[in-house]
Amino acid sequence: AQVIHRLDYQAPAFWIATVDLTFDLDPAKTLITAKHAVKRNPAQAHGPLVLLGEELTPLRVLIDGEPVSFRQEGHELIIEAPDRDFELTLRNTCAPEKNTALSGLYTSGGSFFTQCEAEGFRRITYFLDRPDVMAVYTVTLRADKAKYPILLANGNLLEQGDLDGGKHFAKWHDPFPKPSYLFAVVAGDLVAREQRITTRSGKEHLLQVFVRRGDLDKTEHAMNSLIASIIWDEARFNLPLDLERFMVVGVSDFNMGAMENKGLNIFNTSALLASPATATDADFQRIEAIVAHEYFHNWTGNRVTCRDWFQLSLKEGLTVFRDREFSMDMAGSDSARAVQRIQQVRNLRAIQFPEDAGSMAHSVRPDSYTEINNFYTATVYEKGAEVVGMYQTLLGREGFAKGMALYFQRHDGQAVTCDDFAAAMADANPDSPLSTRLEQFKRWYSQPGTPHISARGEYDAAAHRYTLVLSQRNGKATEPQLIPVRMGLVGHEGQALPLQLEGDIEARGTETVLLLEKAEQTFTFINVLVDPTPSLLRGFSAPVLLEDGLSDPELLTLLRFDSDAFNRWEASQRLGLKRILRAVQGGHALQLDHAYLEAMRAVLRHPQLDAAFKAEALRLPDAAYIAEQLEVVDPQAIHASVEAAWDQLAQALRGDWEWAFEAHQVKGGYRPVAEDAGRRALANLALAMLVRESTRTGEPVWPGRAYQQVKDANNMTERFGALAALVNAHAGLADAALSHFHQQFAHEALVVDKWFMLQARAPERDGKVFERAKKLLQHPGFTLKNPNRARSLLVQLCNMNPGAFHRADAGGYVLWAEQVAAMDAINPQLAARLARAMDRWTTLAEPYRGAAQVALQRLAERSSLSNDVREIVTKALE
Ligand code: HT7
Ligand code: ZN
Repeated sequence: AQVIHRLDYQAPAFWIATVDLTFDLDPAKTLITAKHAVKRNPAQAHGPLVLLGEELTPLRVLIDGEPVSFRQEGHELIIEAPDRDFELTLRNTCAPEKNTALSGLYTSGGSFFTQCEAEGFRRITYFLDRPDVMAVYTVTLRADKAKYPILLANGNLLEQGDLDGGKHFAKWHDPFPKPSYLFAVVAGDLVAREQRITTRSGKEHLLQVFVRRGDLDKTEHAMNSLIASIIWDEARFNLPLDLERFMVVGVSDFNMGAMENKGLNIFNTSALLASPATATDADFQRIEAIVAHEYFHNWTGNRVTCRDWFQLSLKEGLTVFRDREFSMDMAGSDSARAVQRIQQVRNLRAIQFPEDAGSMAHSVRPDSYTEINNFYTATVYEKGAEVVGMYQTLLGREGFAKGMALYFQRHDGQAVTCDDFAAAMADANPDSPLSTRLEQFKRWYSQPGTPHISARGEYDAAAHRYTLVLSQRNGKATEPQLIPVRMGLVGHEGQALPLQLEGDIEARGTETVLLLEKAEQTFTFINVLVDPTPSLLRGFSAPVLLEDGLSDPELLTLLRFDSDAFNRWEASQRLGLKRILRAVQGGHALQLDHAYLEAMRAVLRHPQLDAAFKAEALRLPDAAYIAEQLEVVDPQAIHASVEAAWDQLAQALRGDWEWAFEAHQVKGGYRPVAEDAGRRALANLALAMLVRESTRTGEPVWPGRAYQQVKDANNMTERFGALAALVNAHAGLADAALSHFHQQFAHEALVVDKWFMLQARAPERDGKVFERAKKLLQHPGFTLKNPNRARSLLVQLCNMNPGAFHRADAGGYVLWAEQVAAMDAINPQLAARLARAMDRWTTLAEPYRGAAQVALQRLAERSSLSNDVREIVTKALE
């Protein structure tokens, strides 16, 4: 397979100004007729027109109405083209019902859908399928009217009507030039929730959410989220909805969360459908964020798009940043905002940090790829969003908004690069610290790896000086990065100390942003009257690993007093992490000490802290993040320590958990609002602890209550919380609860996904979780063809459950290799995600390391692997 390099970019040899497509839709063989207005790019050399196509049957090629000869070489269709503008007519067929890869035109549940990002359009028709070729599209859909009453494409509906033979048609026109990856069509028997809105400018718009019959009652939350997103983007960034009609469609077979096709967003049903009976608080929250994300792409991605796929983070990092800001604004209180940030960072550390240290490590703007689908990664999305967040930290909210305005002023309607975004930010803020350090800041785009920051402070009581030495190193990069360190100094009694750096005329208040730009830098604070505890990297102001050597008393001071809620949480995590690492590294059983347990009790009982914050602070660090602190990783030792810590927290705080459970019951009907969700999160955690402790002691009351809650709860958050408490504790009633739950929701695919997921993700005990997951592969409800179902079982087991996956008998690796190969024959993109379970195999202790290598080698030896999986496996073995 060919490796594509960023620096090899060349503008296309031809431009396509307009595209006119006609689809005669048939699941077995769809006929596509395309007419393109083509012109040579004068800047490029003469030569044939080379279009890309995959899995297509070409029927004919005409130039200005005359048949011309063409040849096919691999995925290329090579056409001798004249040295003038011309009209190209193409005819080809494709086979949607055979398309299990879910890229291009495919069928799902008897309807037609498309997925064109990144390179799916070439699986529909031959094209210059690259994001810098932007055209105006007109699309006619023809299909059987009874089977496919709804016919949708991007833009505005021009006309529709009946045709002979029970068929009908619809003609759509999208006035905005767009790259082919934003093209979409949908045809099927769907119903819509509709809402007309008037935006600030006084313009009227029609919003529609299309789903299968029977799912309409689960679309209200998505519609509300869409309306909130429209209002927010106008208010915060002055970015209006530019279309008369904005459509959203749900599909149950989909490779990712959703897709931002212009005016016709297509969603995985898991990212769209919610009712209190079937969706948890986390689902409601995720749907709001993804609906917003896709809507925000309308400007950041669609109006201004990427020149080439190496620039993917230009739209994805920026749009994740925007959906995060939206979610924080929607959450309301400062505490709820902090909880959002905590969840973002937890996710970054558990997924992106390992990625950045493993075999698939790449910079936010990668330098090369074989298969672009493998680069829709946590680094491009989440680390990319952190990079955008650092612009805002350096420029302030207003400065950032100015940068955004300049970016759109310069680039609306263009396909551009991350450099263009950086330049707009700096040029709009000429007096900012960014503009003089832009080249250094841009190392965040080019250098992979997580910088490690080390911090050492020294207090000179006589001189009232506090000296802070910060240094940075990054094992994957050579040049120091520009790292904004938001910080404060906290006194013993919790007072926020005034900050005056040597050279400052007066104090800067009690919080500042230090710019770490060299390998090592010293910051001297003067007029510091008491020995302070440094609170560094507040709000997680940069995506780094911080090693500040704080003692337990210092961490306890921050946990009690820090004015920054994020760093209070961070202190709780560090206290837990230290203890787990000590046990793992020392090779001994974990024993939590009195001071730690009392600190956790104080958090739980705290009269002012919000429930959602408490639930986050009482959660132990994720195994993946713990593993990142170690050079040699024994997954079973980590698992044993984490389980022991949970057991001891359950036992020592038993009375407090009982109080927490009772005190945080939410009365009244279900509302997916942050305050109620926080109470439910804490009550669920308390119930999990109580069931765990009761299962250990053999006492029946709490498992009985949980079982009752599985049966009686009036919402999925509480029902699933109780089910998870039983399953995760391996309680005697778990099996009965699982079958009751399955029976009740057998016809709700998204709920059955949760049922699989819970069993695959449960903490391992004596190999039972692994054995159960293996058995579930034979369950009649399991299939590799539906990505949600396949992910629920296999990705949860192999990528998210190290305690069950890494087995001394190598059973996990054998199953992984078999399933990656089986999945690869159906859906390479999905298989490549599963393949990434081995990204960090080189850090494993024996016998895991040797066995993992054998499994990887066996998989690599298969001749039939897709490019997608081959790239992952090859990089793992490099
Ligand atoms: N921009 C969208 C990416 C996407 C995608 C990429 C590869 C294969 C399938 C896909 N479906 C959606 C999603 C987003 O970031 O909004
Ligand atoms: Zn996106």
